[in-house]
Amino acid sequence: IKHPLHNKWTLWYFENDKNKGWEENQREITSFSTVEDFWCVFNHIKQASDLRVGCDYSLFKSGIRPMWEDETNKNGGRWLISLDRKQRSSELNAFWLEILLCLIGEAFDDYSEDICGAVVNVRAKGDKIGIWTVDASRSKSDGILSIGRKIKERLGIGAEYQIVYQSHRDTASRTSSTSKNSFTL
Ligand code: M7G
Repeated sequence: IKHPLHNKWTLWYFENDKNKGWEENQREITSFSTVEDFWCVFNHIKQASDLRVGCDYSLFKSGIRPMWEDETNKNGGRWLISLDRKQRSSELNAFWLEILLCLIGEAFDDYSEDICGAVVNVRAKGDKIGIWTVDASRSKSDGILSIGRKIKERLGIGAEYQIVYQSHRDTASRTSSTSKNSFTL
């Protein structure tokens, strides 16, 4: 018998086809709900560092689409880990795997319910990993900060390395290339 996960998860792949809209370029790849099926999927797909520039993977709880517009994401936000170009060959794959294990292993104690999913963006200007949570409002700061501290602990990153939390509403409405950061750790 396989080992069941607490949640069922869906893997999405984004490839930037300029002839199509952003949403259309998000493709649902597969879903799984056991430890064994997670590893089967993970071992079968390309590592993040081998994706073409402009592509993403997203892993979300099944039923939540990896976009701001989804009912579960629309009031939410993300913890953002920005990598520099050199880190594609060093940290990117290890960080992404660790984040996947945090998600499927429900590593965020009392706040695992607040997790929607995670995204890795492979970009020429520097790769990014985002951990999306359900509610970006100030009243939820205990949970947001607890999740952020756990991310840093699990990735083994210290005070010299900042991660920032941004609401999707701010990210979506940004006019400059920098959006407002609600929290920094
Ligand atoms: P990105 O791929 O998150 O990061 O956003 P990047 O700027 O490093 O490439 C690029 C663009 O994709 C955004 O400016 C939006 O036009 C679009 N986009 C990204 N996300 C996450 C969404 C989303 O959730 N919904 C919609 N409609 N567009 C999005």
